[in-house]
Amino acid sequence: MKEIWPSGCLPYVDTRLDCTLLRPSDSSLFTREHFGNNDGPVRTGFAANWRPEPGDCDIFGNGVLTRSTSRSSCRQGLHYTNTLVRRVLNRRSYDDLCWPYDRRNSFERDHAGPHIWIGGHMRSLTCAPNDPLFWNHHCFIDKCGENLRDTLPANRWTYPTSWRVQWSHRADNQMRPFNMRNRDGLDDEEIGKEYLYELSPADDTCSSDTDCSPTRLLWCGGGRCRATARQGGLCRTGEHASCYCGDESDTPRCNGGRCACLSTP
Ligand SMILES: [Cu+2]
Repeated sequence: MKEIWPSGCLPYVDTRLDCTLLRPSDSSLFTREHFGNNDGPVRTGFAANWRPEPGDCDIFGNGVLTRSTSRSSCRQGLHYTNTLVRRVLNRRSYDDLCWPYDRRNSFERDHAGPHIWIGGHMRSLTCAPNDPLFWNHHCFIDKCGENLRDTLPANRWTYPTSWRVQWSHRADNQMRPFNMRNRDGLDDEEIGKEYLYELSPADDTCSSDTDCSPTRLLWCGGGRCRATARQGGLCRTGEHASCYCGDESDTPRCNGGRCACLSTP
């Protein structure tokens, strides 16, 4: 991406913030101003009507990027929580983070949660990158790894050499489709990595909504940043700031447990 857009950077999506919602699928991420709808073919937002690539990723037969976000609460375990993030930060090395080198690995398993939560293309191992959220979610996984790395001496951040590592993931095998070896992924110079991660609003305290987000995607409740819910989403009556309105001139309200946007005449 940096080859095409040198000054560009990707934001990460920290689902701990959505976890604070009564129903995380109501998150303001899924609005026309941001990632678009999450209840079938994506028809709004910047990814509206994106065509899945390659053609055999049209797995829903509707010709467009598709989501079917689970309406479960955070308790169903599909979102990151402080406990899961702490589990990463408690690892003692890159090897420890990756062991065992298969799907029983917790770093891998925890990361599957948001894939399943968002659903649709995101649930497909081979087609998930069609959803732009794939990249923002994976940025967060990368950030968790980097935050651990920052606490460790360099000799604890080396690629596993164990023969138990699956063949295609072995250190010296090609990182397909790139002209690199898998182990190069840990080498900042080799991959031209020159970025740092911002502190997550989920790890910070706040005293106002704008402390959390300039775009109203988040609000400040009880000194902590939380996601806002879109129009029609569930909310706690009276917590008006927890509701999101795409139109800035509208007033967000939470009455009767639902978010609404009152237009000001
Ligand atoms: Cu993934």
